Amino acid sequence: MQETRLNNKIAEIADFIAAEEEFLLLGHEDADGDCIGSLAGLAYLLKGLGKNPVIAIYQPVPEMFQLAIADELQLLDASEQLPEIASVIVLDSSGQDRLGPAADILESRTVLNIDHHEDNDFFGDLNYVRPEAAAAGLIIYDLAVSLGWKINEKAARALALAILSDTGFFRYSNTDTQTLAAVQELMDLGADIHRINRALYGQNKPEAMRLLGRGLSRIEVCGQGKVAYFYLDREDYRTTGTTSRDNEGFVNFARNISGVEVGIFFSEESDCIKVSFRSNDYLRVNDIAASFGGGGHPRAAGCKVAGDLERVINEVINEVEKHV
Ligand SMILES: [Mn+2]
Repeated sequence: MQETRLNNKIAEIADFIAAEEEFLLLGHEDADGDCIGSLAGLAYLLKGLGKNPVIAIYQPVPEMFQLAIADELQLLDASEQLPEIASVIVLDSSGQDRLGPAADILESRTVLNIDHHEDNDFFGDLNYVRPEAAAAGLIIYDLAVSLGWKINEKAARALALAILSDTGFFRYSNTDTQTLAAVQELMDLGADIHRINRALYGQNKPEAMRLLGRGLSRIEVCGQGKVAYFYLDREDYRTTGTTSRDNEGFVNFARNISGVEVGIFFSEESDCIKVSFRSNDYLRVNDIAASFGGGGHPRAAGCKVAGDLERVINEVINEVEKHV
């Protein structure tokens, strides 16, 4: 039986932040819009408090999330040697294993873990985990409101990007009145959600669309019509001049087929098969992903599986068909 894990009180988080000047902010590998938006949003808020935040992430910030980033932010490559900053804040990451090699630095530092994954393992010295929050960005927004931190226009834009990204622009089941109210407030503070919409969904590269076309031409439906899946292999990426960074959102095309409960997308990477799951109404895809060593949210999850593409597809589909 799992021990009960308790969050720190907001006052303790406020004390932790008040006591330090410098903060190292870390996000997970393959940073998504919520990760980048909440890191950037928190960094602007900390700067507003006169603090000195430094953000470390792995890949360059994708074009679609660039609007969250202004020149004043200090961005480091998390795969390089990181500065000796004693206080670390980790966002949107269910466990240290999501942090890649940067996880190694945590032991010698004081770590505040802020997240919304229900499988978060409370790896921080301080923990603030709210699975009911649609996005890590929403937790940062709530903290700012609770603690009376001033949210400037840049922070508003970054936090709106985070929330809109993790709710699929209010289309996913995690959209609730809190997310709507927060984004309304962030719009009043200067976030332009039309611009965010264009950034997230209106910048498709032609080669990425050709890649998608190859995948969609292979859609298979099984499990009495409740499971839909497709794959992309290395040859697809090579032929279209793309990489797996160009497949953002593809899994939704499988999930959005009429009558389908779960959509699955397989991507052949250089060292593994990356599997993305999205479900509609009832299937807890985080549990299925966890049985293959991954994790995520009940309606959006993923895992990386070693092995041959065809074998991985068969194993995963067999497992999913047992649950629909
Ligand atoms: Mn998130």
